[in-house]
Amino acid sequence: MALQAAYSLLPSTISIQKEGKFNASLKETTFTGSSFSNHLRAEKISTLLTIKEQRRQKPRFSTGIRAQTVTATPPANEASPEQKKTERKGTAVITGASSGLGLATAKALADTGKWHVIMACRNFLKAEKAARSVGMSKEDYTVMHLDLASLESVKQFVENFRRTEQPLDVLVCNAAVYQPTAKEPSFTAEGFEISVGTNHLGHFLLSRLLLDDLKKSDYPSKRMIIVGSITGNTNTLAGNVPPKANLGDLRGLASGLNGQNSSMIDGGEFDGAKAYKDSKVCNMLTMQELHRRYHEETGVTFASLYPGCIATTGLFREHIPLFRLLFPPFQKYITKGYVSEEEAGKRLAQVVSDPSLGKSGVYWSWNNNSSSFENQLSKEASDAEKAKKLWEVSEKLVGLA
Ligand code: NDP
Ligand code: PMR
Repeated sequence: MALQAAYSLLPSTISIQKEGKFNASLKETTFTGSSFSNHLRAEKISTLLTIKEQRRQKPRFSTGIRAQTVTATPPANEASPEQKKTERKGTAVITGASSGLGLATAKALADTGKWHVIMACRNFLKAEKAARSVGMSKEDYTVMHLDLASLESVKQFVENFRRTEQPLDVLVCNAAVYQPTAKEPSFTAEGFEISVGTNHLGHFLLSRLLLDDLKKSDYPSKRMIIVGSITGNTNTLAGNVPPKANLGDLRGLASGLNGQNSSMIDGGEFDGAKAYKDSKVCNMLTMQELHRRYHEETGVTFASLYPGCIATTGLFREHIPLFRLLFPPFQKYITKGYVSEEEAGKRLAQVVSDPSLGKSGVYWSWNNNSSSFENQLSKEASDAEKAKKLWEVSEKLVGLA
């Protein structure tokens, strides 16, 4: 019944996809074993690091056994460099932390007592109220103004952040807009279609500028995370619900995405839902291109994720009321893809700080028992040529080239 109603919300062009696609989508929620092997890998690495560290310590006693005892509990004034590094709180910038996933992640990180969160938000008062409403303590967060729909605002944010002289240890590009019912495109301050302009171009500039700050961090694990989604991946059932993501040859983006030629990346007719899904493909391609260009040189971990279907967030605020009513039960009881904001926040917080999720270039997902695994991106969302082209065109649009 709910399914029927949800189907009825779709455009008449919808064709429900084949078995094969459904199986592919199950990958998102089925245990693949890779998270288990990740844990093993991480454990192995941390054991190796401990052994290496122990070897570095000067042996004080002639027997290996005694030396090991000393290493296990170093005197307070002889902490290892790693221990010294982790003494301070980490600083994480989260865009769009005034609601939904961003807020839940900020809260999850603050609750550990190990993170200070910079909530980078377009609505200062809303963010401040949101932080208080979830019980975050004053000393665990700072709200700073950032409007991703304005490149000037992005630059201003970076300047303001630098003025605080805080280190940057993790950047989370989370904010997004979704305009499924818009008949006409709307535009950012610089005149880009708003979904791609905000979700991709605003974050593209922000991440490029803040990469320098991340490089300077002495935190043991520096990370940059760009939130992706299942709906941008056409190797899943969700990604095959029309309109499907498709960047084509990027001709619309290359011609400015300003509505004069086209406001869609592929140069086609405006479609708000497609523009959002295209923007998520851009987010996932950008993460991989950052990984290819900068991971080795900087040691920064680049990652993306699909946190699950958080059907209750403000993302659907512009959808029709019937959709907002039926979408949560549809996801809870039919697709079983639903996750609460709290659970999704914990997942993203893992990508921020869990040592076992430290691998770079990965698109993380979780199965139904909430264990993480490295997921496969669709053909388009993992196309290295397209990622390079997207990078070059985006650089021009945001004024970096
Ligand atoms: P919300 O609408 O709750 O959160 C989006 C956040 O982005 C809000 O804080 C919003 O600010 C902010 N934002 C929007 N435009 C701008 C802008 N121009 N400048 C700065 N901030 C802006 O949605 P979600 O929490 O669901 O979305 C968070 C992320 O999760 C997105 O990247 C989305 O694509 C992704 N995602 C969501 C899924 C879901 O099922 N909900 C599934 C998969 C991925 P304000 O509060 O002022 O409106
Ligand atoms: Mg989907 C396993 C099946 C699955 C999952 C995990 C999602 C997630 N969706 C699934 C299936 C279906 N959806 C099916 C079979 C339909 C047809 C009835 C369907 C429809 C649908 C609509 C109309 N779904 C949607 C919409 C939206 O407007 C949402 C969207 O595309 O936002 C961009 C959406 C979503 N479905 C999801 C997720 C996670 C979303 C939203 C958010 C996102 O990608 O950020």
